[in-house]
Amino acid sequence: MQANEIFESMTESVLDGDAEGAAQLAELALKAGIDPLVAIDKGFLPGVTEIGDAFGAGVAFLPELVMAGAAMKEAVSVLEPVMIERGATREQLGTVVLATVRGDIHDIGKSLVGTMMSAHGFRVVDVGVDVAPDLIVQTVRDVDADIVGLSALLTTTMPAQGETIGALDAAGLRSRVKVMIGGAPVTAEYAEEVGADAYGEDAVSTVATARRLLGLAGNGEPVR
Ligand code: B12
Repeated sequence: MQANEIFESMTESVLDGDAEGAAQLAELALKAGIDPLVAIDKGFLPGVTEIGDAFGAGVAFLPELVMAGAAMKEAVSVLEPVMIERGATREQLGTVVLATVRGDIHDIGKSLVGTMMSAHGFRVVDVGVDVAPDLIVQTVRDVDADIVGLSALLTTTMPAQGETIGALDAAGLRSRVKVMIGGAPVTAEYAEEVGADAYGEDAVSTVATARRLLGLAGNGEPVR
């Protein structure tokens, strides 16, 4: 199979909610020497984007969204160890606490950000989904985090990013930790509005942004 055919089949597997097929295609891509991130971007992401748009337009329904999400997750779990291995490094650039904010259970994007950050030398503490501000504050304190990354995929949960920043402030931690926010509906303007230090558009640019926030040299290329 040519790379383009693999990408098309990947998109189809997500649209069909075929988790097993998605995982097999992820393995096939690795064997064919396709970069895991390229497989995600060109193969699987177009599938979730299409189903998300169809859901938004009322022509796809929740079970399809659930199955597409599960297929994407399965594929990412095959690609993830390779992404981490490729960026493998002993150097510790800093500790990042990641969470999807209260009320929101979307975790694919946040986990991808975590994978890329681990691969590039950050210690990642992923607190999970639907995380209340207090737990994020507590974790930042417990692990002495340098950066907090907050994900929100719903317009209704974006305000919880701002609330979490407020909770960090109230706990006296805001000046000690940098805050990055992201998620499909989030913008750089919104990040500024709620007092975040940066907005991360995707997992790759987030690494470079995190380095910049910590005053580290380099452009986010894997450290070897
Ligand atoms: C898969 C999916 C689901 C799955 C999630 C599975 C999972 N384990 O995550 C399930 C089925 C559970 C789900 C549920 C719901 N969903 Co949903 N879902 C999606 C879908 C199709 C894809 C999301 C995704 O994984 N994208 C792929 C990842 C890789 O991209 P990403 O998340 O954007 O992340 C990238 C960047 O944004 C960024 N990023 C993300 N997080 C962070 C964090 C930081 C710190 C940084 C720096 C960067 C960053 O980097 C990531 C990697 O490049 C989107 C559509 C879409 N186009 O976004 C709808 C979508 C987000 N869902 C939507 C809705 C409405 C819901 C439900 C409310 C449906 C319902 N009626 O129950 C529930 C909400 C449940 C809840 N309380 O959270 C709407 C939101 C609309 C809105 N205006 O708010 C969308 C946009 C679909 C639509 N068009 O209507 N969903």
